[in-house]
Amino acid sequence: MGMYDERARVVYPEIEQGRRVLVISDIHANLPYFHGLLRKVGFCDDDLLILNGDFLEKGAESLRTLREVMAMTEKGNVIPVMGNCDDWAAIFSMDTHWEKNLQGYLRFRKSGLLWDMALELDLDPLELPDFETFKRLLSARFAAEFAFLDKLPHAVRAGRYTFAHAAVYPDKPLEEHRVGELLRCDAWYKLGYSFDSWVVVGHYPVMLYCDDIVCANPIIDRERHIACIDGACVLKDDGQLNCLIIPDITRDELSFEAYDPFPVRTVLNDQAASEHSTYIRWGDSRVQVLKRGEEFSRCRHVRTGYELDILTKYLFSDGEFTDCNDCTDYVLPLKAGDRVGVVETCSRGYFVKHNGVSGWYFGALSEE
Ligand SMILES: [Mn+2]
Repeated sequence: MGMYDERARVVYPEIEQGRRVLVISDIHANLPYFHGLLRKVGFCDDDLLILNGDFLEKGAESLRTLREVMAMTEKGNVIPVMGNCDDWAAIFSMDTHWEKNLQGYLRFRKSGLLWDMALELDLDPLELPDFETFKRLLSARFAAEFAFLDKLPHAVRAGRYTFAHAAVYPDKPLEEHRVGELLRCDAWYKLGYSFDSWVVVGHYPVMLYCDDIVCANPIIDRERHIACIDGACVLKDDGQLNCLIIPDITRDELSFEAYDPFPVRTVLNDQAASEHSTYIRWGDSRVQVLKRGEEFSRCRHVRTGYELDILTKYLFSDGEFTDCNDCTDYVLPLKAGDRVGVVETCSRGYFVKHNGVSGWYFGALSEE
């Protein structure tokens, strides 16, 4: 795709001092999380909401999410930014060689914008007509949607803040970035850059920066002036959708709110944190099953040799190798009275979230 080599489109909105700015990224077509988060932060017409890319794909409702973002943008207090999952307007410049990629993608995901559009066209997404015909049908029916996506900015700068989906580089002016530089960089925060004013990015789930615990809260680095806000909504079972809250665009004050749907209960017993723990994540999840049990299986993480119990339902195998869903054996430090979100209920206890951190709790919980 040529678009990623092109010069980035940057917008510089005028934002009044003292107007609350909210930043959400990586909604990934998850409308219940999006609505839940907007309710939780009390989003209203006086706020300015910046959607920092990847509002589409992976989740269940891409087309509905897109139309909702379009309607909100029309109202004037939402600024959407393009993410690497929102670049579907480029499909019209793709040649037929791309047809196979598209079919593979639809078969793999069984969701996404083109999947939803095919269904609305009464087509079977797994049995699309030839690529040129499909593109003709799309452009006829969804002209407004593609025009909107085509015009999305790749970065926003206002006051003390710059917003881009994945990355910004300090060694060149923002306007001189290529689209691909802003939209595609995994683990950009690890590259160690620092800035005089704030850079806010999404794209890379923040818990992937952790080694031994799982924390979905935004990283707010006040020394390097970087905020990473992707809480892995849709991507991780215990993920959350984060909202960065900027009370005044000219000042360095920042806070956040997060939404996840887990039922909240009260901890009834104190519990100390485990002395050591690990976080096994996608891409590095190969395990050897030492003892398979019905509910839990004793496993050894192949790369590190670390042994832990993993929920047996988290294990999946292609016959030769076994991998596991993202998991941790971290035991959370908790005090009676703490409120936790319950992700899993098991015979030996609960897998819960406390202030954005996931881990085990082996005591009792309140009924409500
Ligand atoms: Mn992304």
